[in-house]
Amino acid sequence: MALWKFFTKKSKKDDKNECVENKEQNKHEVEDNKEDLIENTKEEKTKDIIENNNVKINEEIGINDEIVEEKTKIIAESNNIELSKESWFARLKKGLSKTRDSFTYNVRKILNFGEIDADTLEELEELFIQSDIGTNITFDLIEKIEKQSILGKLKNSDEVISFLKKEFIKTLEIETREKKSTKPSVTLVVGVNGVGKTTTIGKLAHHLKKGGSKVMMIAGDTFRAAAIEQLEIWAKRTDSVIVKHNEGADSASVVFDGINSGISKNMDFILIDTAGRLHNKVNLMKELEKIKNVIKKANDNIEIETLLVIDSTSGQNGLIQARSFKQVVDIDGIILTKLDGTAKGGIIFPIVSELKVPVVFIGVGEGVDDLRFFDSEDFISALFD
Ligand SMILES: Nc1nc2c(ncn2[C@@H]2O[C@H](COP(=O)(O)OP(=O)(O)OP(=O)(O)O)[C@@H](O)[C@H]2O)c(=O)[nH]1
Ligand SMILES: [Mg+2]
Repeated sequence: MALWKFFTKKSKKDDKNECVENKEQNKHEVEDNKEDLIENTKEEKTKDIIENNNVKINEEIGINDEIVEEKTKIIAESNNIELSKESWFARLKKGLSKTRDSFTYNVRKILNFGEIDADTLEELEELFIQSDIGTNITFDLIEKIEKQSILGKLKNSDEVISFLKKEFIKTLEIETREKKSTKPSVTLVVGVNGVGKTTTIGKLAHHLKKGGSKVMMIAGDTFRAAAIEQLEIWAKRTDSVIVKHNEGADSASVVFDGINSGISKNMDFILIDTAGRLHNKVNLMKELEKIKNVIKKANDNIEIETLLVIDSTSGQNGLIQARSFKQVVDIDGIILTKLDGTAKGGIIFPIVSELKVPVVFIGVGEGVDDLRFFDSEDFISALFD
């Protein structure tokens, strides 16, 4: 079964429930600590009053909301509760704010002047191209908007926006390939250097471990000692098992050892980090082929899932990388990272549309929880609403 199937889609409702649960939990904690809280608050308030000397000392001691909030925070912290845990949707919105500000804001601005005429269409076309949506999708959208507006079906900005939302969702919805479930599930994480492969493996491991799975990481990037160390840090942080060789070792042989060890240790998931430095296509192809062959040699039944990591801040370059990798390796899914750091999140559309490979995860920050299963409706909603 595909790795991402283990990442249950979080609906906005689940998200809301989680926040409500958090709130409830905090309320209970506050309730339990109420007496202390009131006592401490009174004490503090009294001190404040005496110190500032600007309120009469014999005035009734009221409990001010800010102080209660502050105290609640301290109690929550000491009890390890995430008090103001933002919902995933809120974080997704925040992560996409740069793209939203540059794209959605301007779409609305262009459309705000009423009629959808030739000038409006030209401005929209320019904006789409600038936002890295790609010429094919742009021309197709502009043509559709023009036709629909002539037919009187798109009369104002709200109608155009809701039309765009539907079209974008359609573009992003690509069938994922169903793979047979194998134990261990083996995922090969590929991509050029610096895109976020190692960090993403850490985030994936964190999530899988939270779900109670046994996770192993294999340090297949043997080019630099630092790369191995970085993965080790993630293994420690997520309490995952790591298999590594020394710097400069043959990465296929690390993978071979790792897979054998993973099978004997009864691992649920094996995540393989690979080097991003193989600029030469022939070398890259040979290396990845070799890795796949040794996995099959260790156990012929294992289905390998290959996930390509793309840094969304690299804009058009991301698309070029995706094309190159697609030529040398069968990609099952794309992980788009650093969506929080770019105004060019539009690159997601041509990548999915051209490669016909689904985005399965997105990264919107450097924290362990900043990687989520990709849901096109949530994504578009975070971008437009
Ligand atoms: N803002 C942000 N930063 C990210 C995200 N994902 C990864 N990064 C950062 O990107 C940098 C590179 O990440 P790595 O995981 O080392 O990338 P890599 O692909 O393993 O790089 P090489 O091993 O050099 O090929 C690190 O500083 C990460 O913290 C993300 O979703 N958002
Ligand atoms: Mg790395």
